[in-house]
Amino acid sequence: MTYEYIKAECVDSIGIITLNRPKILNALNLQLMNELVSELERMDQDPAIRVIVLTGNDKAFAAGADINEMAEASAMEILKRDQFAVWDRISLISKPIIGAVSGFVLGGGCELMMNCDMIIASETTVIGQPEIKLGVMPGAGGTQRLTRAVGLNKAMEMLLTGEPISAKEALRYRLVNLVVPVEAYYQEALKLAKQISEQAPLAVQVIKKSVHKADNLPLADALDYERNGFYLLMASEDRKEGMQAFLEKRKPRFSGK
Ligand code: CO8
Repeated sequence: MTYEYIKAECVDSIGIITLNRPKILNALNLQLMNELVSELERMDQDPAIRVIVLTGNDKAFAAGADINEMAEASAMEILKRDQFAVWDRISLISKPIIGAVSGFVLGGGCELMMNCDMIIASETTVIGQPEIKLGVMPGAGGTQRLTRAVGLNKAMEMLLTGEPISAKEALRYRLVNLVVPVEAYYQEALKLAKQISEQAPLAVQVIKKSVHKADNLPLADALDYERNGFYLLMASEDRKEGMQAFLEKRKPRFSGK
């Protein structure tokens, strides 16, 4: 598949997607989002890929929605675009997505980052939801996912001032998993991806889905979901292999069955 605004490759069972509009700081236009989500779905179906890394460049993961596409549009045009439908499909991706972010992570860029399951950030990362400065508000989950991640008070401050926070502060608020020097964030993300790609693929996917239930379901229902996932995985070939390998004191060879 050839794309204009993203690059996609597969290295050792890791699917890597790079946002590629560097001249305007990877601003997310409609075409980029369509390309990105199509490729995420393709990688999700590709048995050779076990984990996905989503990245931009050192200067910008993404500086938000493409303001050029919104500046002249009427409310009715925006409504008819239904541009958030494509965003909803990201939460259906069953393989883990690791965000490797650096530089500007703003507006839609922050919302995209929060759609990742784990995030490795460079020390030069700045993260924010500046929509209020444009007289609007987030539309792709910013008020909800940010609040769930950093808590009500900090989310309110970030959303109402539009001021970004540093990577260090983001780590303190548990918005990202790890902060490393800019030279290292991409490699760290690949390292994490490699480690996860060596686990049993079915277990990885069921755990991902189960963890996300913590955000969406009451505890009793989420625990029920977890238990059913546990029973389901007991029927997999990989749990036989995993337990057998433990008993035989060797490394398991997981097949994804
Ligand atoms: N959209 C379009 N172009 C952009 C954007 C953007 N979001 N951000 C930067 N650019 C362009 C600039 O216009 C500039 O283009 P040119 O060279 O042609 O003039 C180029 O990128 C480089 O930018 P700057 O010269 O401004 O670089 P600086 O280093 O001086 O500043 C900033 C970097 C601080 C990131 C600055 O560019 C900025 O404030 N950008 C806008 C950030 C912003 O407001 N983002 C929120 C957008 S609204 C949004 O995301 C709503 C989400 C709704 C859902 C998402 C649906 C997709």
